[in-house]
Amino acid sequence: GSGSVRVLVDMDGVLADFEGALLRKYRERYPGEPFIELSERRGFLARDQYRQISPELGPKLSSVYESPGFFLDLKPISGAIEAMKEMSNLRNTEVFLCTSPILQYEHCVQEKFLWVEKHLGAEFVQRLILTRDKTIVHADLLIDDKDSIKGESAEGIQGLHASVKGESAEGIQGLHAPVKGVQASPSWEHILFTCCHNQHLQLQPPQRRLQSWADDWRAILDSKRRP
Ligand code: T3P
Repeated sequence: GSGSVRVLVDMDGVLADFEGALLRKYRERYPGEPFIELSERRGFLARDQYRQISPELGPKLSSVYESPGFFLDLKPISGAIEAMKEMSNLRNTEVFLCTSPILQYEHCVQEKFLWVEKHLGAEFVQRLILTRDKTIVHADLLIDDKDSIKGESAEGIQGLHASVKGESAEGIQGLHAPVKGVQASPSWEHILFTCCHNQHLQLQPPQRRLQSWADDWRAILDSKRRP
């Protein structure tokens, strides 16, 4: 109705600390290998940056997030759980979680559902959307740490072919031209949630950021409400 706003909230990098767990578990599993401090991360896909150090680091890194328990064990990002509960209790506010499973989906998909139930409760499981293409989901806002959602995505069709052939699913990224979501002009405004890999990016106006959950997310929601 009038004044109502529908918000999509991403999981990895926004609600769940993917990058922190990835670095910690990678260093535990490969103690002798080089690693990238979070302050030195650049680009959405950690694997691409590791591969630039040395090609064999790509599959080593992806073995960490493809392991059972990785997605379930992710720690909530500071303030995220409280913000989600508060947001969903606001009048005229529809909150959904919108997340893309990795192409090696066996553990990831189930564990994302379990994570939501564990940290947010069963009500939020009813609001969980899993899709590889967020551009076809209709909403006013998408809060996401990925810097290239509307435009060129590093993930896509080519990766799917790779997984069918049994290669590590995310491994093909960067070897092919990027692909876009099918909806060229999505209904939502993308709010970039600040994460280690995107903090240095200069946004094109009028693109907006949410620096953290301590930042004023209520004002961003209010900016989408009709008077
Ligand atoms: P989300 O849509 O919740 O941000 O790519 C599929 C998911 O895994 C997606 O979840 C993002 C996350 N992911 C990363 O954050 N970094 C990576 O390097 C990879 C491969 C995946």
